Amino acid sequence: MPLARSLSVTSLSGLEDWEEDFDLEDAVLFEIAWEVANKVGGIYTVIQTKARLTCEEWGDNYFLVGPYMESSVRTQVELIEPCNPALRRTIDKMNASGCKVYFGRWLIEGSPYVVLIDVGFTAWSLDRWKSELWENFSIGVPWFDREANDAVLFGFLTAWLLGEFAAQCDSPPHIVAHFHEWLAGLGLVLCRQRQLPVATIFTTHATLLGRYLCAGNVDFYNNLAEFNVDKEAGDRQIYHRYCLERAAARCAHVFTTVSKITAIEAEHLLKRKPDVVTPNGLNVKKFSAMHEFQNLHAQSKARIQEFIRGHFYGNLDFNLDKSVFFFIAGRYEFSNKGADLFLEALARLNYLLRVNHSEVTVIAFFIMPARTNNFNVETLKGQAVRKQLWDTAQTVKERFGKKLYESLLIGQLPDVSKMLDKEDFTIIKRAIFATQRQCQPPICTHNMLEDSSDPILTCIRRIGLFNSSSDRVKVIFHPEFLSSTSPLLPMDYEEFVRGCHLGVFPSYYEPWGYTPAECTVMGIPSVSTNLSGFGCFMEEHIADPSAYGIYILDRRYRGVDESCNQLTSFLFQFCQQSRRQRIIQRNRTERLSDLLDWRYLGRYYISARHMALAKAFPDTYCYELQDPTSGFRYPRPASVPPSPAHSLHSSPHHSEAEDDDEEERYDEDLEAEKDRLNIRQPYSSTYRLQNSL
Ligand code: G6P
Ligand code: 1S3
Repeated sequence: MPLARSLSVTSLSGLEDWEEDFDLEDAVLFEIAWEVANKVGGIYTVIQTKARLTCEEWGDNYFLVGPYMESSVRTQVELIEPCNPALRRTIDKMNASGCKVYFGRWLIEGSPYVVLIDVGFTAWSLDRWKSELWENFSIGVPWFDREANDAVLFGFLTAWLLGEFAAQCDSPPHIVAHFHEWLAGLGLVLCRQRQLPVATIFTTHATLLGRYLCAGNVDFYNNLAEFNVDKEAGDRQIYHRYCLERAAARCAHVFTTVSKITAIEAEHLLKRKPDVVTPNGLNVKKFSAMHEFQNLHAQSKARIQEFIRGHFYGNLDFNLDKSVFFFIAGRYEFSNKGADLFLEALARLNYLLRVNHSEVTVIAFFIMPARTNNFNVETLKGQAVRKQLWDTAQTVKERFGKKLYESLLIGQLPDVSKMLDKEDFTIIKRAIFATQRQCQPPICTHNMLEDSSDPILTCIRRIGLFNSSSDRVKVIFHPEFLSSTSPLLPMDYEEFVRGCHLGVFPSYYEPWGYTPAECTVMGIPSVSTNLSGFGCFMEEHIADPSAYGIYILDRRYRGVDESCNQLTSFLFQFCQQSRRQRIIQRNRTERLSDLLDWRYLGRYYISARHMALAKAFPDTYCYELQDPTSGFRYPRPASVPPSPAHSLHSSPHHSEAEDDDEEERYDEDLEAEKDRLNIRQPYSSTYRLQNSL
């Protein structure tokens, strides 16, 4: 009998130094998801950003498995011959039996291998597989649910792939198969039913019932234990999907979810407590110059300001230099993503800024895709007018320059009163007249197909935020994801985020929430909630999150009105910061990036895989989990007040130089602390995988 190899993880949430004296050379990892090389939502980001790190760990033994989508493959995947002989035989055999399976390299960081299965090509097997599903598991999938039909095809095909691969290996392999979300879950269930030699992991990124119940205005978190899950799923006609999801969660050797809050949800709705919480990370880009991200902020902000100049032409009666840009972005789930609360808080903020005679103007962007009929004329006209004014200024400047040049040539000081002549004034006046406008600057940049029933527009009509001159809060709804090729706001999402001042994500249902995490790594402060995975994670790891520009709204223990007041006060407080305070805060926010890097968070995935190996192959591996409670915590900035907003009031005698010294000392302390706790070490040096015998 082989020796049992012990995989010892000293702490799941801590950052103790783990050593490595074991490698996984004879193991193979398959990661299976509907969003492999197929962008649908957040899971794509997880898989895509994590690939580099997983490739570093598993090398040629790592394969992502997803659906074959021709349009994505054409732009993202290089099709090649399979490198692994057993996998080549597997794919050849499947293709000879009426399947269409492709192999390639996904052209993202890490260039992982991908196995892509054309589920449509095997649709002829659907009825047979659905009967099998009914006979063996009593799960009946209705014909009209296309997504569930795809899930059945994908599930049977991935189980076929894994079974065939195991059969084609020369010696008994150690296979780990990590399945994401219910759409991929059936493959896992079949692996277990067929008793394949596969260590299985199932990760849920959101539960089906959770998403449906929250969208229906249910008091979700206070009733988690009370729901009759079968009835609720049946009432919403998702019982079959729910059964697939629950079966995968229950059958997996290791069950994981992306946050503690979703772990509680899963325990009640899927009836299994996750074994490991696997938070989502990002690939953090480090600049060689420390404050490069601040420069990028200034550059992107200037581009947003240009757009604003066009959008508000004729009504540009506010000081752009004293304007701050807030934004919300994501899937258009009005209340789940907290757009309702944000709008209500903006109305209250508008009132507060007005009564306090604030000079600050807030521009709030809503970037949420809805059904539209392209950009509207008024919005496009705004940018055209701005361009025309720019061209006019250039023409007059040229004429002016020419006259100045002429007078310099003859050695005379120019006669300033003659530098602009009648023609120049005519050009200028014509340009100014062109900026006259009979209507308010538009709220929405596009023609909405469901204008009268659209939730954001309906709410704006009720609260009366119409971009009038007296409003200190202006709203712009851009119902389409951003793109650098847009004729209106030619910026991609990353550039846009960098140019804003605050991301506002007051979600009610958010298992993780990539949007505030992305803000953080770009050094942009954000608002999230204690109902979002990200918010809870930051609360756990940072002593004073708001000091770092991480505002966490309480939506768990407060009523809607109270939460709205809290959000209003966060926003109002933010508006009171000086430029310098905002810069300090951005520096602090950016310092948190290490915490969200896959180099740190990847270890939770490693831990899940090792746990699964030990459960599936107990004769070969054993796993020891010690004290999972201790964790890294960013200390409160020691020498400076909790929030930069308070520094003016609480430390009136502080000079800017003193503040800077304190901030610098704090920087050094924090960096030393990160080094001590090994937060930046790659995963390979964080494991102790020891031979126990
Ligand atoms: C960055 C730039 C500064 C600029 C500032 C504007 O920090 O490096 O040069 O003044 O952004 O900050 P604000 O918060 O006013 O957009
Ligand atoms: C889900 O995507 P969503 O936006 O529908 O999965 C994401 C990745 O784990 C997660 O960040 C998000 O909160 C979930 O909701």
